[in-house]
Amino acid sequence: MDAQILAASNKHPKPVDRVFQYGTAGFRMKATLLDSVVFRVGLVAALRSRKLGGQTIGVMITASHNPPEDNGIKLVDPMGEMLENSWEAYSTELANAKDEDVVTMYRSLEERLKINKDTPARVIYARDTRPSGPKLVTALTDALTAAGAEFTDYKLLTTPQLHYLTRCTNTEGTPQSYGDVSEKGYYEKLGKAFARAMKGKKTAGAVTVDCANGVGGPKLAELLKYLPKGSDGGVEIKIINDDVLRAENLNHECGADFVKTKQRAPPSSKAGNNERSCSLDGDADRIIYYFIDPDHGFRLLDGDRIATLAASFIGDLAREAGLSSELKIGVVQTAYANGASTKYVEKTLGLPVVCTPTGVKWLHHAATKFDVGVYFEANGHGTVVFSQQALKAFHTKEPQSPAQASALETLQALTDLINQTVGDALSDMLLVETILAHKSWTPKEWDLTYTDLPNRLVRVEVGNRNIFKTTDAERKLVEPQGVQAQIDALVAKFKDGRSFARASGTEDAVRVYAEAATRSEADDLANKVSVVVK
Ligand code: NG1
Ligand code: ZN
Repeated sequence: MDAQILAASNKHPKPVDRVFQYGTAGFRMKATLLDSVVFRVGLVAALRSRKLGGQTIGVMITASHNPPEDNGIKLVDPMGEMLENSWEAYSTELANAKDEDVVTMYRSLEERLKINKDTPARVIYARDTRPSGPKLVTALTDALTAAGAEFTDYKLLTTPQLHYLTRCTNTEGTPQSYGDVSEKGYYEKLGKAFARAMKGKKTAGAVTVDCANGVGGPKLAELLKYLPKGSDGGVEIKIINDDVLRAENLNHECGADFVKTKQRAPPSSKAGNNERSCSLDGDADRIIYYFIDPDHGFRLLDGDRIATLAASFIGDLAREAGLSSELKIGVVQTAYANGASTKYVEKTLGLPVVCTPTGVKWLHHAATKFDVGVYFEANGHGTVVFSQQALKAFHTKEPQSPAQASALETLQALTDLINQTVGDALSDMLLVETILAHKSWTPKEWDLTYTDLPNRLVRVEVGNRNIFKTTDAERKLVEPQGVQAQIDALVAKFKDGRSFARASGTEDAVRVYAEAATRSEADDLANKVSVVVK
């Protein structure tokens, strides 16, 4: 096998003088630089599967919200979770090995991790719509073949669909079965759960869905076929930005990241005043809602809003079902969550909030400590996870009244509707639509639940971002020494001021976030802190 790996590896040489790192979103960069990285990640996937006794590992080739010329790769663990932390480091090691050392390092990982060579290795993979995808898939399959792994190509999928399939594959035929092991199984599961959760209710008017000209477009069009129609209870969906043929349109002037960072609707949107709109990102794992308020203009309903909406709805259902004393419900956020949303969850909803470092793996992990853990990054990546105890309670509790029975049915439906593996824009959209239908809310009522504090996010180019070390869920700098004290002194001068700086995990820069009582003060604070870190 060594000779085979070496020969295959030689077809995918590493660019010299490049250092690669498995970051919060796997490896991500210009697609032209990725060939050797993808090959080596393929080797790691085979090792990981063997280490886990032949369980199936998922591989997703995508660069999410980044430009069309970028691409990336990440690994999915058997239950559909993000790759275990220590394996990020092994991936990084192998990605940076010299060409001639690849086989030795592969073997040394095998030895260090006590991996049995004879255990089967199984891998499934998919990609988004980027033109570089098929070529990178060749690098991946060259590695899988050389490493003697079995593999299945799911072609084009959203990232959350690949997570779903990974979990389904590993639980097939067990009591923990997560669904049929097929793309169709995904749509059927969501479609049925949505019909059960909606209970014949209808949302007012249509929702316009901007698909970022990415893989979410065709996949949403497919999902529509499985959703209840018209008077049976359902949702009217208008798809825009679903051009996947012209690659240059991907994430261009549209998509969740555009809307969140530019704080405006995509220019192609025709949605009128008070009409619900949402934007997915390029691989459909993030979603952002928004609408035009005739009095206040563009209004963003971001990940914090979705989290608070979900927490309030599920909290109410748990109370109605008589389960609120047995189940611990909580919300997990990062430091980027708007302070007003945190206050709303703690004070108005009366639920605990946990703050974790950036990166959904941290949020997901913290959310599993609750029976119902709602987690979202402000940028719209998140989901709700239910503990085994919660699932048991929803299915075994004897209802004492028709209202209790109804609440329990809705809770059961939500556990199928909400993707348990990872944030999923399509599933999250159906969740939001369900909640708005149940509450008979327009986006305006949703927007009125609390008022965001004005905030500013600034990207600061620095000489070396690695010198910035944080603590307290990235809210405080411990290094460079003295910088945090300067930030604290600045923050103290602003009413409702809060600010922090941290090195980005995905870009070569430091991000400064600031919020304060007014727009100009938030800008002022962000600028002053930027000067301090520069
Ligand atoms: P970095 O570059 O580490 O700030 C960004 C997002 C994260 C997360 C990752 C992965 C912000 C401020 N940061 O991380 O929330 O989504 O990308 O895509 O939005
Ligand atoms: Zn994404």
